[in-house]
Amino acid sequence: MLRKTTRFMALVAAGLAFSATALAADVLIEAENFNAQGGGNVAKVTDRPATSGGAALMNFDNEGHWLEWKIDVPEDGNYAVTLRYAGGRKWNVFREVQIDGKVPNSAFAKVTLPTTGGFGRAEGEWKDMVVVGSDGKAAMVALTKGTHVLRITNLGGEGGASGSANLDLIKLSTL
Ligand SMILES: [Ca+2]
Repeated sequence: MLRKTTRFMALVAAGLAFSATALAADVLIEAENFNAQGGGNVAKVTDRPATSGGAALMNFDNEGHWLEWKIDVPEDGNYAVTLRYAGGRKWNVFREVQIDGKVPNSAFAKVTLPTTGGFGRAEGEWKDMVVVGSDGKAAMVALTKGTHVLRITNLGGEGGASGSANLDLIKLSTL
């Protein structure tokens, strides 16, 4: 369901003392490993280049269509949320992000996904986009160690147009 990457910094002093400190743990959530959905039916695609885990989701098109993932947070902390997606519409499309049934803060109420130039048939069409607040900095979500539910809801596209964007990966990272 997810992979964890833990980075360690080792300090060796005078050849005698040694300490290792875990600095951060990223949580990688493969979109295709969702646990539930409503308001539509996504399709798993495995023919797109440069996808994490070799797969992504398409048909995440309609306003109101939501997907949920159970996530295992390794440690208490403030996490930034990065979405890896490919969007071929010429207009912005929007997503709401909830954790445990709530929008964590205003940055997650309406996340803008600009076009990436295509739906991921070319490697460069997949983009990693961190959710930012009105100050342009990464918006952080406070999470406790343990299991949580992350939900992404399609809010459609600009001017009521299609909200299509293919989703590959969600990353939680302590910065
Ligand atoms: Ca993936």
